[in-house]
Amino acid sequence: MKSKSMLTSLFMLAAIPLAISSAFAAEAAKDHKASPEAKYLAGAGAGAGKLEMYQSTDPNGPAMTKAEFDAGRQLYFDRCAGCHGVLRKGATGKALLPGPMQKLGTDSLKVLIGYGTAGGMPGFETSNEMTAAEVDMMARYIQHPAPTPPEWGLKEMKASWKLLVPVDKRPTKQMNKLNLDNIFSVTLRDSGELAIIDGDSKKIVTILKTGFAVHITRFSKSGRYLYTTGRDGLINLIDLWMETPQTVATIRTGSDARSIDTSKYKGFEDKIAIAGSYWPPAYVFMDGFTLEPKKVVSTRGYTYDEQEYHPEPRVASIVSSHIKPEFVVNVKETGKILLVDYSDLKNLKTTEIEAERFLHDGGWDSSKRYFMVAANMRNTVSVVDTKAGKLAANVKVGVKPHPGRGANWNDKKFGPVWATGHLGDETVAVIGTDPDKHKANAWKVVRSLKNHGNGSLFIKTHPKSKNLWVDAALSPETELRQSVSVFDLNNLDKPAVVMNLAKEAGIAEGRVTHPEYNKAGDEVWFSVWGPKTKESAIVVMDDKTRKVKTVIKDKRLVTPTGKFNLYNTVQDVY
Ligand code: DHE
Repeated sequence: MKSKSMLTSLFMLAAIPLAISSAFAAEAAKDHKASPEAKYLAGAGAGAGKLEMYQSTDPNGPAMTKAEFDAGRQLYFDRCAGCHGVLRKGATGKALLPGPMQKLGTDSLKVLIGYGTAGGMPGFETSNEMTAAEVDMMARYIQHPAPTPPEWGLKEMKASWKLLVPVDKRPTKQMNKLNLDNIFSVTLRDSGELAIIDGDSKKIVTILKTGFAVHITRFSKSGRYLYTTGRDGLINLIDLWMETPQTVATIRTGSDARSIDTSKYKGFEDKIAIAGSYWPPAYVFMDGFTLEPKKVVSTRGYTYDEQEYHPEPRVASIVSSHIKPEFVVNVKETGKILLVDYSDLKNLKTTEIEAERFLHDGGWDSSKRYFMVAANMRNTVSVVDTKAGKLAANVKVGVKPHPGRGANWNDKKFGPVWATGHLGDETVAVIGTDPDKHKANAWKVVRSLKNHGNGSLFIKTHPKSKNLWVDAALSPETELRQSVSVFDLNNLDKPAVVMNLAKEAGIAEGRVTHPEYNKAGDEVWFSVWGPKTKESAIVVMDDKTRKVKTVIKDKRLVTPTGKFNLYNTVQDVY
């Protein structure tokens, strides 16, 4: 067998790097360990792996039994599709088509999959993500044509739709005593559940079953309904007015999904829900009160720049405008931002904006006119002016920006700004957002702050706070991923104070992530995201004193990640 280093060079010469390139991930490949960032991009897998699909009988591919092929398919969807795409035609990672894979052959592929590549793909065997037998299976699997998961149109959606409690059977007033504005919906990622926590008492109100590896929560404008999507495309609609909040409708909108939101514009409050899917690449409008699907729109098409057809342009973040009856739909692989007018679904008007490829997550500026979205593999934040319906700017930032929804404040020197941390470096980019009164600073990086580590996922402040909190949850170093930086917004020339919140919570294994404020803006909540079988917690910090106020521990809090305060999420306060 050829030597490992020879094979790696051969692979690179063949120009088929298997995954994203990044200095950070390359580092990881060097020491043959999976970087947390590479694992994050590979994701938790989705529902597509579980669906019945065509099995290849390509005579040029190596032999596989049906059982092996099916297991390979599941493993591929769980570990590889996040980067290489469901169809293996390339997404953030490169294409893995049967021809070139057959040329490399099983032995070479086993080394590459097992040990990783300098291009940034983790070593799946060295990091114990796959056994030797699984690596062998995957090496053979990718030499066969990629099976295509089924399409999922209105008919399939309708068949999956369950209206558990019709509107006329629901309460006509709030039946519990919860201060709904201050509840937190907490993603319990690996148990496929969410916890509703009362922000005032810090008590768990209820735990509800959701989709697989549930991803985000959004709320209806009135604050009555909670929407969540699992990675498997299962959406839950939860009525917060019930004595104990309860799921009143569910639907499968696809087999791989990440985003959901609802109409916020005057006159349309709560009425229309929208969900975006990775597979099939599409978004769907639903009745906001029942989840009845109304209209599906495909995002397949041409990349904005090279105008090359892409079969799988995934829907990343979706946000709901406060100033127009519009959803902002961000299409990852084609780099297009769609402003979709929902006021007339029969005669749908969409403004298609050329932005940048690999759009991911983002949030509004403080005026809620501009939407700022990270094109993370292009080290860019794209800014769309939703009032004018135009791209305002593509701002070059650090390595792989990852803002969550970002953070807004009125900077003493530069006026209104919005900030993002980065996956691939230690900086926080602060961008001027006020072209009217601070034109010289608009859409420029006016400050670059130093975070305590790279691998930052989320950043947050609040209009009533003088603090900016930043995590480094995917840092390869334990101390750093368990810590957060807190900057003083009144003195940003001063270095951040760094504190290890996992230690404060008494948790040895776990990463600290996703700051989220309470409604009053005087507490900030962090997840201490432990392994599935070990303890996790939520740490509530007193924002003023920067001291721990409460640690919420409960054996039901399995792998808490995102937390969504109702008021701040509805009003887009961050
Ligand atoms: Fe997320 C938001 C996609 C992995 C926690 N994540 C988003 C959004 C997208 C996305 C498109 C924006 C949704 C919106 O605003 O409408 N996330 C992906 C992926 O494709 C990726 C990289 C791999 C995967 O297969 O899923 C991925 N995400 C993760 C995680 O591993 C995280 C850290 C833990 C978890 O719970 O799974 C994670 N993502 C989050 C959170 C948000 C999010 C908490 C919402 C942030 C907010 O404050 O709004």
